[in-house]
Amino acid sequence: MTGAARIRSAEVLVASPSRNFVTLRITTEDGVVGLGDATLNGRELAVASYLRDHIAPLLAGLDAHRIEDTWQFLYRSAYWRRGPVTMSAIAAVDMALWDIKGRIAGLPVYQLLGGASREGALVYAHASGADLEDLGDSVRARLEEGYRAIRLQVAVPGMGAGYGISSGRASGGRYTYEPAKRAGLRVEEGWDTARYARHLPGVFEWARHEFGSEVMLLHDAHHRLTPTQAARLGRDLEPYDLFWLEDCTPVENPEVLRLVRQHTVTPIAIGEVLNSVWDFRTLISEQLIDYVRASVTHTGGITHLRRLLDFAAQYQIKSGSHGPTDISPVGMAAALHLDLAIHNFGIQEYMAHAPEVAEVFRTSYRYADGSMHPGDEPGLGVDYDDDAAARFAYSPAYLPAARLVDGTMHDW
Ligand code: GCO
Ligand code: MG
Repeated sequence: MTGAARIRSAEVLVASPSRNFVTLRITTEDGVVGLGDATLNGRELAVASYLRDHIAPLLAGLDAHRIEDTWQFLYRSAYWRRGPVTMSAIAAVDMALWDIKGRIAGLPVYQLLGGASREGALVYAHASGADLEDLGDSVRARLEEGYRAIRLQVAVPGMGAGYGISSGRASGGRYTYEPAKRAGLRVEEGWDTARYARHLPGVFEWARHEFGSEVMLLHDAHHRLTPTQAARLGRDLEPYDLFWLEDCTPVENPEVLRLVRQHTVTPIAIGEVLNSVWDFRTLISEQLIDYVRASVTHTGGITHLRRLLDFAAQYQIKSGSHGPTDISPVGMAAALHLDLAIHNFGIQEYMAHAPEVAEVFRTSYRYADGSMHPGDEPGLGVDYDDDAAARFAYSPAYLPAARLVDGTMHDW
């Protein structure tokens, strides 16, 4: 029987190799190190403080092997429950403890979760454009890289760049889209839902004509529609066979999805801003969604996301983990281990990080032919380089807000 692995220290590491990341490093008395991702885009230091000031002092002396018990302790003893800051902090501890357990066992985390259910995790890439020509170049670049599933976002004529549009021409080189801006504190984007909803079906009609029926196409509406607008858009998109329509309405009121469901069979993905199984209760038990967008990083870690996805599995609802660049390589590795192990895996979002990120985080996950594998290193398979991190100091960056043409503040 394995003895206890007492926790010696928990350090919070904040670094900014091209963008900000918060990483938790837990070290046992035997010197085994585990890493957890605690990055909450635009609000990074709130989680760093929660971990440094409130969680790290509680961890010293605990047995790192007791993952479930530690999760329940941190969740219940805080008294004030849920929310992105708390659940990201707990997630980081959870990931680090799974990492430690894997390193001690000499096994990759997916083996501890029950072993591989598939050879690799299907991933979707991003493509976007200022117009259809630009979008076409972006899609062709992703197809050349071997992706079989691609998210399409395009600027609406007369409305500026808008959500999800890469600033550079996206053909050739790494695809980049980073919504959090260092430009200033209050960045705003203009928005007109009616224009957008009129424009989008034609974009997908064009895409099917241009790229055929085989490629899986996705789209993110980013919380901006009313229930009736969403129902209608889902219906208008049906001929183009989307893999999913994401975040069609704001998520605070899940019951509105009932109306959307009554009018369209376009698959619905929701949940990147939710962070617990309780937030998904109505969405899952009433089968109002097809894919859970929650991430390991913001949803209480591997332990809690697995619980949520096991619940979803009873309703034929699949995973579709959030994976833009604000999920650190540690969070991405944790997601991939879970993707490989669970039965109801759907798809994984993937956007490669900037080259500087690889100087700080050494990863063992790999991409080939539209799929990813977490690798077979013990634990999560990610190492952190403090010297490299010291070259990239934290620098505040904030997500934008959206404003309607008449000046009204809207959901971004
Ligand atoms: C996605 C998301 C992201 C978010 C980002 C905010 O589907 O990938 O919507 O692009 O906007 O995570 O920090
Ligand atoms: Mg999204």
